[in-house]
Amino acid sequence: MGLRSSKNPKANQARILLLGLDSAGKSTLLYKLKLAGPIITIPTIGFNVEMIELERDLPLTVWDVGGQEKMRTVWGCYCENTDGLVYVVDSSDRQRLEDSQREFERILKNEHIKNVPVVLLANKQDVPGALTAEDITRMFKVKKLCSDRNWYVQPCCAVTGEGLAEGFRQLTRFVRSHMKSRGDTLAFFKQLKL
Ligand SMILES: Nc1nc2c(ncn2[C@@H]2O[C@H](COP(=O)(O)OP(=O)(O)OP(=O)(O)O)[C@@H](O)[C@H]2O)c(=O)[nH]1
Ligand SMILES: [Mg+2]
Repeated sequence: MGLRSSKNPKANQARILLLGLDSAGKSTLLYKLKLAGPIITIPTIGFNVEMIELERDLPLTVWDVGGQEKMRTVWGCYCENTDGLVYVVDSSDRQRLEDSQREFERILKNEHIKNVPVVLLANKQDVPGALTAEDITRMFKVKKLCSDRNWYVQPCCAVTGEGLAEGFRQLTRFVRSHMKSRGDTLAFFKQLKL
């Protein structure tokens, strides 16, 4: 990815990739964060992109890519230049947890998002019988798969908005330190060349 200097207008922006199986609640949570009111979504064919400004010093450009089976094959095309990954899980959909875990494991192998911080959103906590964030952490093998990066698992409900701001604030903290350490590394190598 390109060097972001303070003269670069994109220096204080982060690109966030929002993934998860179809119906996990990605578009619902994106527009809940953006618009606050009640949201009615239709399945995303392609992607939605919105700017979310939770912290004024680091606005997030969030790419919400459709999660249907055909769309999952192109998730990798959206990984370049990504500063943070939010992976959304329908915690009440026990039948598809394995599918979701498999897709999570697969996308983490993409070289463009190596070391990029991850927040897993354990969504639909309002549904009776939904798995907890601890269950999701264990079943998704997050500790093992994300041992090379910062990660966090946040329980949430996209319909009410509960937990969303917390999850994205945590992500922003991770992304800030990731961008800083990457900038420090680039500056170090630049200095070596002089
Ligand atoms: N009960 C409940 N329903 C939710 C929640 N979040 C989303 N939904 C519902 O789940 C359905 C799918 O939500 P979407 O946001 O469209 O799902 P998506 O992940 O964007 O799906 P694709 O665009 O197909 O990838 C909608 O009917 C939402 O209202 C939640 O936290 N609780
Ligand atoms: Mg959608």
